[in-house]
Amino acid sequence: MSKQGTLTALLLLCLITIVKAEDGSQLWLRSEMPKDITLRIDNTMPDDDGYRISGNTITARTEMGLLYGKYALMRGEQGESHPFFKLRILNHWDNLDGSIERGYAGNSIFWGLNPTPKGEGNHISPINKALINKYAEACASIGINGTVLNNVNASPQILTKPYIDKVKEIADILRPWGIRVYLSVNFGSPKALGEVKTADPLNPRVQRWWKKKAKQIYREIPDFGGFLVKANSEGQPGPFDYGRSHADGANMLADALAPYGGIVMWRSFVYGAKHQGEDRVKQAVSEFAELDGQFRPNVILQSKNGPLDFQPREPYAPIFDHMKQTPQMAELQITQEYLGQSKHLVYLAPMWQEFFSFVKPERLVGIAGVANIGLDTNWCGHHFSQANWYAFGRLAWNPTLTSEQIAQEWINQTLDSKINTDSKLTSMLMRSREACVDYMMPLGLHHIFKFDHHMGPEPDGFKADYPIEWCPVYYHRANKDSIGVDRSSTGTNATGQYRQPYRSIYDKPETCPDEYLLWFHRLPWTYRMKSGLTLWEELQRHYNHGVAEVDDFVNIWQQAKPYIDQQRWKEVDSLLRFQQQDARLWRDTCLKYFGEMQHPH
Ligand code: GCV
Repeated sequence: MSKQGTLTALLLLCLITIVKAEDGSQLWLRSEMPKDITLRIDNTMPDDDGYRISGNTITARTEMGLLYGKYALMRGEQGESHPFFKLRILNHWDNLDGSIERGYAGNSIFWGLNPTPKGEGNHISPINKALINKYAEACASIGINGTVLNNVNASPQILTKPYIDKVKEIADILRPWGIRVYLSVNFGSPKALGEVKTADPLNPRVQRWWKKKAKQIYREIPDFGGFLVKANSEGQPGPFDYGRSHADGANMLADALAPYGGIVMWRSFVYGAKHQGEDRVKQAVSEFAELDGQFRPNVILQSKNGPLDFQPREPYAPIFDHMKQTPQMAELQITQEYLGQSKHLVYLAPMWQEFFSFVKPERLVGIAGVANIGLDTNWCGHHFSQANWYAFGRLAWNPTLTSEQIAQEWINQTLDSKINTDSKLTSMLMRSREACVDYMMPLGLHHIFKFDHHMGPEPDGFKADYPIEWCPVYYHRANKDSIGVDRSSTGTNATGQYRQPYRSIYDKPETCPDEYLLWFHRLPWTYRMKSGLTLWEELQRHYNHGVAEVDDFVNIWQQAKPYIDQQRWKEVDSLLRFQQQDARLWRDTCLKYFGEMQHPH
């Protein structure tokens, strides 16, 4: 080991020990460190932050590799490991007033406003250094190396000096943990801040404004990661406002960041703008496919795993098949907006692995996870929602890990090891996502949630003054004879956007897997399923099965009682009982509605 390597390693160990002083008891981080660790820097190892563990010796090429190796050793790993994705990024949908869009674990750990003493306005709340340090350690322990600090529905204020100063403070805390900061930016910022009359990306004044802004940011934060942008989507400004394309908009920002090595993550989550009226699930491909090849090299297209919006189950988003020359990232949602929020126990790793079975990780340069973290003492609202934060990081490091292995790791590190000797908790986690699909929206049903907050069922939802794409009836189209949306080649032809063999498989009800049936097809209630049951009978079977699964989760948790502190046990127990009631509500509401639909008075 070189002299420099020895010094670095010593410094790192000190850092780890000091930071450990903060309370992490609610997280998977163990407080005890293995004794007599030897750290070695080896410049011949591959040029990334990987590590090699042999006994209690950790070898890595970089300091970060040593740090990652330390947590791996604590998980009991041996052997060599390297990060799969270069970009392993959390997306916080945190607003500057401290609220979090689709956040279910309290307010933001980064932002907030405090009233001034004389009540004449608000100050930006001071940073809670200890808390952000603990967050950083938790992220680093699972390999997360970037974080977007604010909501994609971005306030232009984030680019003003007081906020850039705060971002610098946060970046300084996160840096030793290998985490770079990124910001969501509002495309209309130069205009909204009143500094230029337009935000047209081809206007030289606008271009200069962004260049100056990038310079200002990099002066404070030399390793700043870049921008995340939601443009011309759900009311956000964008290049269309000036008759320009997504490529014009993204490239203008990319040019401003390029001298410093920054990137632009441009989202493909768009609907209701250029292709208004088209089947919503088709609109990303319609807007972006023709632009492939027109983006600067430092632009990455970031797309949600499914073509709609983080539903309990969606087919993969076909945009991933279309962009051949543009680097792509997948956006996964850790916060359970449509999966019972922080009130239902739903372990998401199986859902993400399902996505990776269609979109090979090799085709992506990174993954982003919409965070579920807030000020709640247990960080995520539900103790078991932490497992989703954990699983996101572990899959970002190694997408070939099994969901089961990740679940077991998380349980072992977070709870008493005796609690899972019969693997019942692992089985509960592994079954929980399918249970959720069953009691909410089986057989390819989607988006039949209550308006706006997306918690609970509203299959009859319709509001004339809302865009039709927000109304549940648009997504199931049930009447007395049939249910589902015809997205086959005889309908909206969404199937035509898929690569083969999926295009053909999804196009015919006989070959379409049951789990996507009503997503792609409109079928009579009497349609004979592969099981031999009618569609209506099969739908009832799934809803009942989902409810029975949650009943079993309540029993499994009952058996775990002797092995866990009373407070945590009770909190989880009461949430599971809520979930039990909610699963029944979903089943009863949907079956009543669809049942009556078939027998109109
Ligand atoms: C941040 C859905 C959510 C919105 C979210 C949006 C997006 O529409 O309900 O809260 O906005 O997706 O991902 O941009």
